[in-house]
Amino acid sequence: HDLMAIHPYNPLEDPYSLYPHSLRNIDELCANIVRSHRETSQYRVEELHALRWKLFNREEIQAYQSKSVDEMWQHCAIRLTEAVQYVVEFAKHIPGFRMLSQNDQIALLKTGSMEVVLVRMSRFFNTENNTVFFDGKFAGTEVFKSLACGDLITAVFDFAHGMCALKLTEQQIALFSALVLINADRPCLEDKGRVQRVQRSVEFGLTHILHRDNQESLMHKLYQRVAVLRSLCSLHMEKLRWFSQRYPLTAHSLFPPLYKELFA
Ligand code: MHQ
Repeated sequence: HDLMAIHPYNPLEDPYSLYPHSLRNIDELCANIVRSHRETSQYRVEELHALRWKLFNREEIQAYQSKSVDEMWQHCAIRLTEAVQYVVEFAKHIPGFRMLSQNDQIALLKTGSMEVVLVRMSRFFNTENNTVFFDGKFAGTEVFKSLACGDLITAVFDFAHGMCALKLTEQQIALFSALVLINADRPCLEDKGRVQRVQRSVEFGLTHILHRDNQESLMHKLYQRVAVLRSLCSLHMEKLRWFSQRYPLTAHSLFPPLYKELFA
């Protein structure tokens, strides 16, 4: 490998760098991120694969559809918050993350945790029938009808479909998730330089495994997905503001504290 050719940044010029200085360190960085992903991913791909034809039946779909708007929002906010909690665990074990200030850790999670949940959703997605593993079975968009935000649901399902088309390995998903989270361009960072150094090490790790897998062309496609993630999250925020205005009591008293802390 000619590492400098893969990535022009020279760590030796940066005395404070967390940048891996040898191939062994890069392998170690990747292994740590992959392990953290595996340990916080709720279900293994093989388990999800085995369950992929376990669909909600007509009565069950009917039951979701007859929930009130606020009831279904509360239900989804709880599911989403559970998924976010696993992402927080994942973040804590990304090398360098815990060396950031408390403020910067929170700032990164506030903007990035929802994005990582959406990246992870592709593992929970069955492209053959456009369903996602939710509440123990696979659910199509119709299950989410009573949320009254069909455009968000359609956009989220389209995104999952597009991610699946890339056919990423678990290792690639792990490194990409870390890169989505560790982003020095997020607002409200105290020590942007330090976040940038962690970001560069993760970028380097992703470049390394794509090179190893002979799939360097994926890098460009992954950066394109990042732009879509941004728009999905602002759509989620927009829907949340709409919901909170119409159902202030539910949003205030019945949403999980972590959901409010991150998104409100
Ligand atoms: C995760 C497991 C998981 C859990 C929850 C209106 C609102 C609050 C959200 C799943 C948008 C509705 C989410 C529940 C909908 C798009 C949300 C609600 C991977 C992701 C996954 C499957 C979430 C995917 C997005 C869902 C379905 O580890």
